[in-house]
Amino acid sequence: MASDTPRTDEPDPNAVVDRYEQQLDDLLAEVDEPTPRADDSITLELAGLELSRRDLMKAGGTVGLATGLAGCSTWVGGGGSRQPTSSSNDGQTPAHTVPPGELDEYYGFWSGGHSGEIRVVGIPSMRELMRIPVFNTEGARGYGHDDTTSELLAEGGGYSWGDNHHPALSETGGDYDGEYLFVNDKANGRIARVDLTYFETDAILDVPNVQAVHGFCVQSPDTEYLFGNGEFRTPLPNDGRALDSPDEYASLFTAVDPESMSVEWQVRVDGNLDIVDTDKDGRWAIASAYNSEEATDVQGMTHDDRDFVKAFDVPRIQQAVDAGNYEEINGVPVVDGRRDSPLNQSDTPIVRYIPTPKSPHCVEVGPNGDYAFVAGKLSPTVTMLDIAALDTSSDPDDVVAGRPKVGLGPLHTTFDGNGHAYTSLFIDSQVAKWDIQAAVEADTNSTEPILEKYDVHYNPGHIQALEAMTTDPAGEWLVSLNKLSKDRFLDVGPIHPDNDQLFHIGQGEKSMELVADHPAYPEPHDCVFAHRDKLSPAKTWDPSDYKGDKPFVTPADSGVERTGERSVHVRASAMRSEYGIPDFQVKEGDEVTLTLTNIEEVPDIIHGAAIPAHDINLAVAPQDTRQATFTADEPGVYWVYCTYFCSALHLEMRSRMLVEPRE
Ligand code: K7E
Ligand code: CUA
Repeated sequence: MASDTPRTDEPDPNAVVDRYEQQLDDLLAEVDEPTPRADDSITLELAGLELSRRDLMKAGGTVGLATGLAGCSTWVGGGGSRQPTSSSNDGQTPAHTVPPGELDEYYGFWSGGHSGEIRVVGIPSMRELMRIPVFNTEGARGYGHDDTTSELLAEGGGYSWGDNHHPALSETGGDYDGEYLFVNDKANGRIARVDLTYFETDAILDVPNVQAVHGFCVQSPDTEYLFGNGEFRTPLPNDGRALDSPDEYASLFTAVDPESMSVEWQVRVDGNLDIVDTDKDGRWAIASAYNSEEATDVQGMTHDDRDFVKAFDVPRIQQAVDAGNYEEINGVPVVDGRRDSPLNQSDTPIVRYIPTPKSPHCVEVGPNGDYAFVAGKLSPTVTMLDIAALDTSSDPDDVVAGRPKVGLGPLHTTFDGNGHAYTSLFIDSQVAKWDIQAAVEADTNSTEPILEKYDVHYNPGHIQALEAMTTDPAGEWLVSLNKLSKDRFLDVGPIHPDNDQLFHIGQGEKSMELVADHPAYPEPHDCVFAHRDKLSPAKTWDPSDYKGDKPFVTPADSGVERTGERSVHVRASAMRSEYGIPDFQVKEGDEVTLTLTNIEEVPDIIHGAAIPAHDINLAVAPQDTRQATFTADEPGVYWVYCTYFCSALHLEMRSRMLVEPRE
């Protein structure tokens, strides 16, 4: 973009800074009754404005609002010396450490952000137990190296990475059934499924017609659909038309069948879509949105005072699809859910547009399904929508059940099942605990419902309490997934880990206690927890569960078969501490298919197969078979070696590939 002549449409950096400052001033002005906290951080935040301004100036004036706001908190929180604003913990905090030889009580599934993986974390120890590659390739599990997983990644779009945001567990009857975990890839607009018998990704869907699937959830209570929100508006179809006509761009709400992992239908809306959650009855999916202006830059997207939460009436949309009331685009039935659509002109519109303070962030539906909690982000409030009222009205007077003032930068809300909500405050770097019923009874903008605030380090995004997304949350522990760790860990260079903080949340009104800081490789957004009794992972593979066309290779089956002029199939068993064939000979240029079965019946004895110079890496669990196809393109001797330390003779567990020159 280097140019001698200044671009005339370049925003004036000072004007941009002034605008952001004004927005922040407006926010702070709204905090006329400071919510209870033990320090003078409101004053500090005002002082922090100066730093925010300098940060913005330094960055050339075009950095985002959030960056500037985070700058405030940098200053406020500096030194990590802030104390909890409430020290009245009920003294009931149990140890979060799990002694050697004992097991955690809960599984936590963390999205891996731009690592593209899912991380399995034990709760309460916060120990990382395993990683499940999803949109990334991964050596330790041979994921993206064997034929099946390579094809999975190729057919799922062929991208080399993903940006995981929202892991969601399959539900039956409003509770986790332990079958599947689903997660979205914001970057490439994909949705993946992880089979929780094997803790392996088994399907990836590249969603058509959308860019950036951001909000994502499973439909409660029975996982009839998966719902994904297209965040970035684009022309529809995006084939070169309407390039610079943003008013013709579209965001789509997508419904996916969780069994076939195919798109059932999509709904086009006015504005965009951000985060989504469903009620507990299979009727409503409720999505936040922040760009009703349909703008393409930050000034435009934050221009208006209001945005519109969109409530999708799922059975009504299904009826419209069944009645053929859609346009097919790239093979998908797309239903028109814009305001002026004929489908929205009756008393029972397919999409309700509910005005909220501008640019809200998340929607989370509380455990009994009464309310959807819309965190204000640029408004210091959480808007509670009365889900039953959506049946007859979109009018805020009818559907807004409460709007407590929780603090600055509310992003996400979670629940303990004891009538409390917990909202993360990105700008304040706090978690606000509040009373749901009190918020219904209090006036709008009241701070009365706030029970407790607790500092986190720093700038939280999602927070999750145990099983908060079920109809019966377990409470007890809560994790605040903080974006910045700053001074909480040893320096590891300029890119810091995130900081996931574990809280015991007890039963009382003021009972939060911070018990652990936990560095997390960037950047988890969200996590979800399930009691260990709700999952039953396999200890070894069942060959009848193999995906694709794979044999079970015994030592007697091991050998080399020429399958064509330029192709061979090598079959080998693996057991401690030898492969079924000590060596095999192929010809230069042959396409080699190597099929390896681990015939061990003992859990935890993994065998691998790596072939130097051929990029081959199989990781084969007991009773599993993996296969890799490659070209032996250079004559020579190539050792095949086992990559998992499986026995005292592990290093000797080798075979040879002899590639003879072709005349
Ligand atoms: Cu708030 Cu993508 Cu869930 Cu991140 S989103 S924080
Ligand atoms: Cu088999 Cu090491």
